[in-house]
Parts: sequence; C-alpha cells; structure tokens
Amino acid sequence: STRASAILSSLDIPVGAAELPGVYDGQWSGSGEVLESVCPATGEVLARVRSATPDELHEALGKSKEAYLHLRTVPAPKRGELLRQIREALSAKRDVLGALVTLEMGKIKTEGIGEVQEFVDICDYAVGLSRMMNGRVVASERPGHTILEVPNPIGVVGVLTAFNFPVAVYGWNFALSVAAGNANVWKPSPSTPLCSIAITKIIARVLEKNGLPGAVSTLITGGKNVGEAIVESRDIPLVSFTGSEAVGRVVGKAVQSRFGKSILELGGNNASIIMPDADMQLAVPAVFFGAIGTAGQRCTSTRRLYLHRAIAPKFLDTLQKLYATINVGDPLVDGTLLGPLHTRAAVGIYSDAVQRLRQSGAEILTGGKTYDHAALSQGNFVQPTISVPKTADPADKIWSTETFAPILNVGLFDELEQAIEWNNAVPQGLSSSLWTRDIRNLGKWIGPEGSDAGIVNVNVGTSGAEIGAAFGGNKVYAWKQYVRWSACTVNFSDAAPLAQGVDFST
Ligand code: UN1
Repeated sequence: STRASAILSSLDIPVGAAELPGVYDGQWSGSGEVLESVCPATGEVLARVRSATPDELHEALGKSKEAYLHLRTVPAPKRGELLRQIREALSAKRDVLGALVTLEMGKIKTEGIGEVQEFVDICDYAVGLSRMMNGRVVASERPGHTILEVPNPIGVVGVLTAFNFPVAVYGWNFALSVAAGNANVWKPSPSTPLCSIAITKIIARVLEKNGLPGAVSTLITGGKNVGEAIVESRDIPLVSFTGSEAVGRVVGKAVQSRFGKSILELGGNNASIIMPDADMQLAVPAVFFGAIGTAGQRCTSTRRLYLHRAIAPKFLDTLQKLYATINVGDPLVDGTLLGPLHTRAAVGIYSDAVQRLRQSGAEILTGGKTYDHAALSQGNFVQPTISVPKTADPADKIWSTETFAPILNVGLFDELEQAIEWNNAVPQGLSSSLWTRDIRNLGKWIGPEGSDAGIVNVNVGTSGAEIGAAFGGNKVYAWKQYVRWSACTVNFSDAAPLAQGVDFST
C-alpha cells in the first residue's frame, strides 16, 4: 500500500525490493531462508527478508567478536557519548519508527511511538550510567594489600527479542550492554524483521560516523536455527531472551549447560485487585488499558481482575460500558484503541481460550468472538472479552495459564488476604496492582505478606512501567548483569603474606 511505502521509504528501507537482506555485521547480507513480514491489520505482505545462511551466520558471529575486542578498549563515558548520539538519531525518527511498529506488529500508533520512546529513555539512562559503573575497593586482611572489584565488559551479548515489543526489548538490552562495553547480536522475532532492520540502520549510521565497527550492533534475522546458534555459541557468554516460558526454559538450560549466563524475561499472569475504598474513576480506566492495551499482548497485560464483592456489580457495569465504546480498527488511525492480534495463529489461541471458558461454565460478559465485518475481516481482530469463570481457584488452568489475547477473567473476594493469596498462587510472577486508599492495605501489599510479583503497583495498572522500574525488581543493578566482575587482590608491599595466616615457609 502507499501508506506502507511512505513509512518504509522514510526509514531508508527500499520499497518493492524483491527481497531485503536481513543480516548486518558491518555489511548487509542474507541469502538464507525467506521471512515474510505481514501486516496484521490487513494481511498485506510488507516485505520478504532473507535470513542468514549458516556461513553468513558464522561470519556475523566472528565480526561481532572483533567488534567487542575493539569496543572494550573504548572508555565507558565515550561509549555513553555514542549512546547519546544513537538516542538523538532514534528520537529524530521516533514517530515514523512508531508507525512502522504499528504497521508490522499491529499495536496502535501511540503505543508504537511509546515503545520507541522507551528506547530513547533507556539510552538517556545509559548515558548517565556510563559515568557511574563503579566497582568496589575491599579491605584486605593483609598489610599493604588491596582488593578491587572491577566491572569489565563481558563479551558478545546475544539478544533474542519478542514480537510484542519489536523495538524496545532490544533497546533495554543494547543500551546497558553498550555502556558496559559489549558487542551485541540481535535475533528479532521472525515476524517483525522490518522493525529490526530500521533500528539497525539508524544505529549503524551512528557507529560508522564514530569510526566504530558496525558489528557492535549485529543483526541476524531468522528462525530457530539462528536462535540455536546464538544460544549454543561459546563466544556469547551472555544471552538475554524475551519470549515464551516454553522457549525460555530451553534457552535457559542450553546456556546453563555451557556455563554461560542468561537473562530471561518470560510470561506474566498479572492481576489487579480492587478494594471497596479504591478511586473507581481511576481504577476502571486503568483496568481497561491494562486488559485491552496492545490487544492484551504485553507480558504485563492485566489478565486477572479480583473485585471486592461489595463493589463488583458497579465496577463491572462501568467497565463493560467502557468496553462497549472501544474504537476497534486500523491501528494507524488516530483514536483507534484496539488493533489486531499479531498473527492469525493468535486468533486461534484466543478462540480456543474462549471456548474453554464457555465449556467450563464461565459467564462471558462481553466479547468472545472475532470481528467479521468487511473492514476488519482481512486482519486478526478479536473482541476484547470479560469472563467470570465458575471458580476462582487459581490452580484451575483458566487462571494459571497465560493467554496472549485481550481476555480478562474476573473473581470476587471478601478479604484482601484472599485476593493476595490468589494473586500469588499462579506460577508466573511479573506484575500486580492494588487499588486502595487505605494505607494499611498498601503496607500489607508491598511487604513480606504481600504480592510476590516483581512489579508491585499501587493505584497504577499492571502494564506501562517506566524504564526506571526494572522488571524483576531492581534497576540499579540491571547493568551489573552485562559485565564480568574481576576480583583483583593487589600487593603493594615488600612481603608476600598468605591469607588466613597460612605459613608455607621452607
Ligand atoms: C512486555 O510486555 O514484554 O510495562 C514488556 C510495560 C512495558 C513493557 C512491557 N514498559 O507494559
């Protein structure tokens, strides 16, 4: 379409090229398998992208290693300056990059722009960080000795990203990793290759301008074979994976078995708990955004809603009215709030989940179907759904599995303790949210008897975290995962005493 062409050409992606090269390591290449980029709203094939052959893959990994050997000698604040320039380059293209996210992934425009903004924000964070990545000096028990803990670059970092944040997930890894002095190999989701090509082109230009190797930000689009090569490579000491629990388990084990390190960002199954004293004016729209934003395809999406029995009817009534107003359709159009699911397969997963709910006797308050009127029939549009399952038992599959779609399950409780127990009872622990104005509830919620998720919000929904709030708890320490620590005991004295007073004299 002309619209797609306009977006692609303003990001220097050739329009109408038979096939685009999908590998970058300082040079563009790619003559392996073909990936199709399909617009989820229209079904239009946006581009065909050529992934790496095994030789090209091997070559790209080699280039990344060389790039690391160079980057590790560049002082950290200089790496920060590089990130500042990348930040500026991304920011200059923010809106059109956001539009590309919308075109290829399907989320609405303001959310597409929002995730590019997250990349910009994390670059800012990393610029400051580049002057603050400090080690420690430890008191030695021996005279004239000092122990230093020195953070050094770790090597080449493999970054395997998910479809739902095709730009931001790379950003969160890349910015911290480059500040730490590492080269990166990015394998994006096979269904969002254009986003990764556009971002790589922008970064590559800045690297080139600074006389740095392009393979500081290597891109290898592709499928399982590429992922496996990265996971198994002994030249990649750290693998950061964002995606499904099932794949995460395989990645974690494989990296562990070669004694590599991994960072895993997997699923969520996030609950909002509404107390009777909550400000309903704020709580209802927050649940609405949490459940329907990104068409329910954030790992932080609200999937479970626990309502205090006293306010449940009123809350559900207001929420349903809001659902009825939802503007569904073309995600590039201003004012649309619900775009398509990312793939056809996801529509099937949604329909199966709804069918399971029905079979189990759940009451479907709203939604439960796909949209099939003409304007939406080419895309992967599904109705946002609110259901009240028959049981609130968190062990039931309905509650304990994550379905990546806009389905919100509702349970009623009488005591906060009960709701917290349900909140904590599922195997996933990512985000959680309590709505209350009573400080005693708040204290319970954020303390040892409270939510066991990494994100424990109060009067803030489950999704939409700022970059400063880390997934899994502590952003201050996030960068420390991207370095290797050297414990250096230095002897400045004229004697060489052994530790613990050991005497080994002859
Ligand atoms: C994800 O869904 O994979 O908190 C990450 C949020 C975003 C990140 C979500 N900042 O919703």
